[in-house]
Amino acid sequence: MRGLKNRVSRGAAAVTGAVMGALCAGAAFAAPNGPDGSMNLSTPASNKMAEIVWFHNMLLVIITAITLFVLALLVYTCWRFQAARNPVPSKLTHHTGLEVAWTIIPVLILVVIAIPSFRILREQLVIPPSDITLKITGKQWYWSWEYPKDNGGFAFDSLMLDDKQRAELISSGKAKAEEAPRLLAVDNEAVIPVGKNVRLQVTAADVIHKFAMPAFGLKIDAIPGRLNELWFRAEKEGLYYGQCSFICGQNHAYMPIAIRVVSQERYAAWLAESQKKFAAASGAPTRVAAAADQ
Ligand SMILES: [Cu+2]
Repeated sequence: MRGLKNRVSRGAAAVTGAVMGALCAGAAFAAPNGPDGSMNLSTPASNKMAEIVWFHNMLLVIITAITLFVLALLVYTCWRFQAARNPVPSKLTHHTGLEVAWTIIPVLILVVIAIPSFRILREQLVIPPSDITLKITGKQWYWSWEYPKDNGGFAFDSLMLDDKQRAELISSGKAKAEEAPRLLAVDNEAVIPVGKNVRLQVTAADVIHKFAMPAFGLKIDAIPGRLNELWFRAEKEGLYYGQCSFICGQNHAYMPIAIRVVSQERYAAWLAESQKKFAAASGAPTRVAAAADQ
């Protein structure tokens, strides 16, 4: 019996060790998430994403505790109620106190999870007064950005750079290699100012696409004939990448999204410069690069 006891406790220790090892490995790889990605969520760059990451981490603690508790119960049950230890089987079928407890406690855990969950959902859905409104249209296979009249009044297309264009960009010194990652770098980045509420109106012109920017906690369908709205406030300057997240056709993997977050002054300068660059008499988006045919 002692041998079995030792074996069971050794087995439990091995399983616990494996679970903790996996968790620690996750933590060890949780480096700041650049475009190359890592094992954890993107490093938050918006108020919303910070809350999503916090919620995710909180859930991870609860899930881990529940899993370890159930594992301990299983191990204990296998040992305590094995046939060898119970020559006369128990006739117990009900335990009211236990049944009430295993109903109430999970309900309380769900309530604890639901309160922050609904709060975060509500914050995402209720759009506050916004400083800037941008319209984004998903197309096969690139994104078009429209800056309204009170914010530049121009539109442009944002296409992925192919390998040759990337190499030219890097060798010209206009961008560092890590700033122009393969399959993510685009010809025309969208630029927004830091610390401002940005409202995005997302639609599509041909098939259903999906606008996704992990660092800002954004993901919304781009559907032809429908205008979906979402908002965010970028808290950190930098260059952020996202991708279309709905299989939308042959070049679905080649329509990245790039947003550069800059100071208010640099934003104003970019607006003035872009007004000239993208000026189009008809107001129609100007194609400044050929479609990236893969
Ligand atoms: Cu798409």
